[in-house]
Amino acid sequence: MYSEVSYIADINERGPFITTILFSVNDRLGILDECLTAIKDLNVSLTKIESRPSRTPDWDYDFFVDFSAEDTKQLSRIVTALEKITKQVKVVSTSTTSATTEQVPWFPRKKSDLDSFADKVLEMGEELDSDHPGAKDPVYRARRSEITRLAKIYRHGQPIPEIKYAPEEISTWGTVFRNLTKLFPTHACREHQYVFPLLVQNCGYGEDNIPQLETVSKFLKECTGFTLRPVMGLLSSRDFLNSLAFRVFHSTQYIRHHSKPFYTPEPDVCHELLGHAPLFCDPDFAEFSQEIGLSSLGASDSDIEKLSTIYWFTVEFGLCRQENEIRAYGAGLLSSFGELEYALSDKPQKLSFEPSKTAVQKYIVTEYQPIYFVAESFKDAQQKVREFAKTLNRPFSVR
Ligand code: HBI
Ligand code: NLE
Ligand code: FE
Repeated sequence: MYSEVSYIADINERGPFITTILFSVNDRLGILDECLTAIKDLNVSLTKIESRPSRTPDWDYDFFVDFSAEDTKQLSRIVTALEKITKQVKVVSTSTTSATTEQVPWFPRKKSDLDSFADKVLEMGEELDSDHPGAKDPVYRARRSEITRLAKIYRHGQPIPEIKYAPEEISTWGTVFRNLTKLFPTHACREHQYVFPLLVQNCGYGEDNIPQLETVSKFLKECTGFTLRPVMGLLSSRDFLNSLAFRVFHSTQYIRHHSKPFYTPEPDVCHELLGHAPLFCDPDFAEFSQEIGLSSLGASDSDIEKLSTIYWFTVEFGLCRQENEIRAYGAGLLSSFGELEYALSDKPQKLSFEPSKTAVQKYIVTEYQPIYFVAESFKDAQQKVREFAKTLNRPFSVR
């Protein structure tokens, strides 16, 4: 259902257009030469020509030719000229020139295209920053490489490899799990609280067990069509957001360093499974996330920057109003028992979520946030982001 994205170029009246036309001729000596001469006489140069036998029973031939037409008038003159000497002429496609289309950054069209992101991680995958709590722990580093290597060679369609977590890893998870589940009833949004027991029942969530991504991915797929795919570490914002258009969420599989269970600046398996996974089970939230993803396909660098800031202050660090209280729905809060408590205290600043303002707010990625944005509801945030997305300029639309 979500596996392919098509895009439609807006065709302007004025060219130049890269045009492909098809004409069919009855096979006789010199006919192709006549057709090409007709085109040449109109001062149009071809960029490509292909032929194939027609599907008609009359030994006809089809020719496909590409050329660049200056405007729609020139295009119709070519069609008229060819109609006089051929059996039929069809304009197969016309698009704005490569000068315009080259400005559209590449984007994935189907889920398997996401394979090309596998080894394009920015940081914190195999190599750890020197201030990372695990940087000087060789055992931790070796374990991280082992897990990230599996993500690097993972390809679309394969089952996500099972990780046999060591007792120390399960104990770190246990600490995170215990502390968070104490806070959820008073700090997490209603949607998170509704889904969490289902994950305990169906996916092996518990203090003594780190659930496998594969199990959770299958469960999410049944709920909302979202699937997980393993990733080595941080992807570029563009790659990361683009995959949401396909309801694919990139998840790390390694765990944070045991010395700092309450907060890590990077995503880890606690963050993905305790923070993100529960909300991707919610249909409204899943749709909201996918819409951000769709807006990011082929977007300009500055629009990607805005969309990733919106993503940051919603999906990662969003707060929302529920029954006269403020609750957390951002995964970065729902996976950090340190920041979750802080976010709902009166220490940070809380502003209302307004995409045009939120999109340009600066933020830090390695400490508790000084500012959060409060949404009225997922539906309301979605409506506002949808309106905002319409103001971004892209020379095409996607569906
Ligand atoms: N990559 N693997 C991964 N996980 C994230 O949560 C993530 C990312 N890259 C960028 C990013 N998040 C955000 O900071 C936004 O810019 C999209
Ligand atoms: N700070 C979060 C945590 O400790 O779980 C992770 C945030 C990832 C963006
Ligand atoms: Fe995240």
